[in-house]
Amino acid sequence: MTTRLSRADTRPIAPVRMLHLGLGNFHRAHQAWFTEHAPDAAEWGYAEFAGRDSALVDELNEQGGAYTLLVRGADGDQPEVIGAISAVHQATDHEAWLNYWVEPELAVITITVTEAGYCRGEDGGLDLADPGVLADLEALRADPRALVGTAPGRLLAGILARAEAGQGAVAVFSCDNLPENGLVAQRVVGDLAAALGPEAVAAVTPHSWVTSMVDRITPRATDEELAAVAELTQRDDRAPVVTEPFVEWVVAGDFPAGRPDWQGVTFVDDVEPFEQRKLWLLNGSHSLMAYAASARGHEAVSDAIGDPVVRGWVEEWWDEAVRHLSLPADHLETYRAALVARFANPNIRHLLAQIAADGSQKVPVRILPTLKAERAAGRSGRGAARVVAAWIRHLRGAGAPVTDAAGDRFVTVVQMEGAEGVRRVLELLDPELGADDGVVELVESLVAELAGA
Ligand code: CS2
Repeated sequence: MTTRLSRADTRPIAPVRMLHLGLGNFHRAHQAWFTEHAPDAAEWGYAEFAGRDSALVDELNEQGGAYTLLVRGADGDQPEVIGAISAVHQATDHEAWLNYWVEPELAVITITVTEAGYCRGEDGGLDLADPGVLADLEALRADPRALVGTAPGRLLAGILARAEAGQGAVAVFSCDNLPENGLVAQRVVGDLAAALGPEAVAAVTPHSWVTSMVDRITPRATDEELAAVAELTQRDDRAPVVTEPFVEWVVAGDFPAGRPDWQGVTFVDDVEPFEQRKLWLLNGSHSLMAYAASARGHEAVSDAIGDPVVRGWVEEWWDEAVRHLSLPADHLETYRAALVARFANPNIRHLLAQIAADGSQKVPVRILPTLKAERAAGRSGRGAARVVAAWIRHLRGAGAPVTDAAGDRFVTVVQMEGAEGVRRVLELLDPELGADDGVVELVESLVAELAGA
C-alpha cells in the first residue's frame, strides 16, 4: 500500500500573507506554482478558500495542503510536490476569511472564480437583481461580519473587516479569463459597496486592483492520471493536479504591501494586448471546438484539433482575430503554431464538455470583439460567426451538454424557429449585432451548414 501524501513530503508551512478565493485546479497549477518557485517562497504562504464548499478542501487538509502537480508534456510526465498552500478552508468558513483580512501581514488576494463568479449584469457592473447578490447585500446591511456567498460579497466583507481593524492597502488580484479583470473585480465590489453606503465605499478606495492575463491548460484529472501519480510518486495523493508544461502570467498593477518574488512573470503597464491575444486565439478557439467539434463527435481538444475540418475552422477564426490584435505579426504566427502543439498534446485530455460550460459568459468576451470589428471593416466575420452558430446549435442540443449558470435567457429564445431565434440570441449578446441583418443571415446559414458538417 502506498503512503498518503503529507506535509512531510514538501517544504515547511510558510506564514500566510496571501489569500486565494476560488480554490481549484487552475489556481494550483498557476499562481500556487509560481509561488512555489519564488526564491522567497518561505515567506509567502497561501490560505485557500473554496468557491463553494467541496470535498477537495477536506482532501487537501488531510495532506497538510500538499499536492502533486503532474506536468504532462508531449514527451513525458514530470511530477512535483507543491508546498505553497499553508491553510485550506471551506467557502462557509467565513470567520477564518475575515480573520485573515485583519492581519497586518496580509498583502495579496488572488481570485479565480470563473467569468460567472463576478455576478455582472448586462452593463458590466454588478447585477443587483441577482438573488445571491441581493442576499449578500441584505446580510451585510444587517451585520458586516455575516456569512455572504458571492465573490463580490466575500471580497467586500473582507475589505470592511480590514478597514474596521485599521489595516492598510492590499492588492486584489484577478486571475480569471476576462478582459481588464482587475477593473471588473473593482467595479463589482465597488457597486456592492455603493449599494451599502459611503462608509463601505471609503473602505474599498485604498486597495489596489491588479489585472492579469493567466494561461496554463489544466483539465480535470482522469482516474488513469490519479493512478499515474501514485505510480510515479509512490504516494497516495487524493488531490493531484494535471497540467501542461506551458505557463504564462502577464500582470499590471501595484502591490502596496509587497508580493512574492515571482519569477518568469511579465509585468507591464497595459495587459490588454496580451489578454486579447490569449482570450481570442486560445480561449476563442477553445470555445469554437467545444461547440463545433463536440457536435462532430469529438470529446477532447486533442482529438478535435487533429480533425482537418475543425482545424480549418480554427485557422479561419484565427485569421480574422489576428487582424485586430496589436502584437507584431511574427509574434502572433509563433503563438498560433505553439497553440496547435499545445492543443495536440496527446497526454493532456482536455474535455470539450468542460470548456463548453458557461458559454453566455465566454462567447461575448472571446468572440464578439472580432465579429464586430470584422463587420465594421466591411468583411463578413464568417470565422467568428461560426462560433456563435455552433453555440446556438449547442444550446439547441447538439454536442456537449449545456451547463450555463447565466444562460437561461438564451436557452429560452434560442428555441424559436430559424432566423427569429438567431436574431434574438444576437440581440441578447449585443443589440448592434441583432440589428445587423447580414450577421443574422450569416449565422443562420452557418447553423444550417454545421448541421450538415
Ligand atoms: C478554457 C480555459 O475552460 C475554458 O473555457 O478555455 O480554461 C483555458 O484552458 C485556460 O484559460 C488556459 O489558460
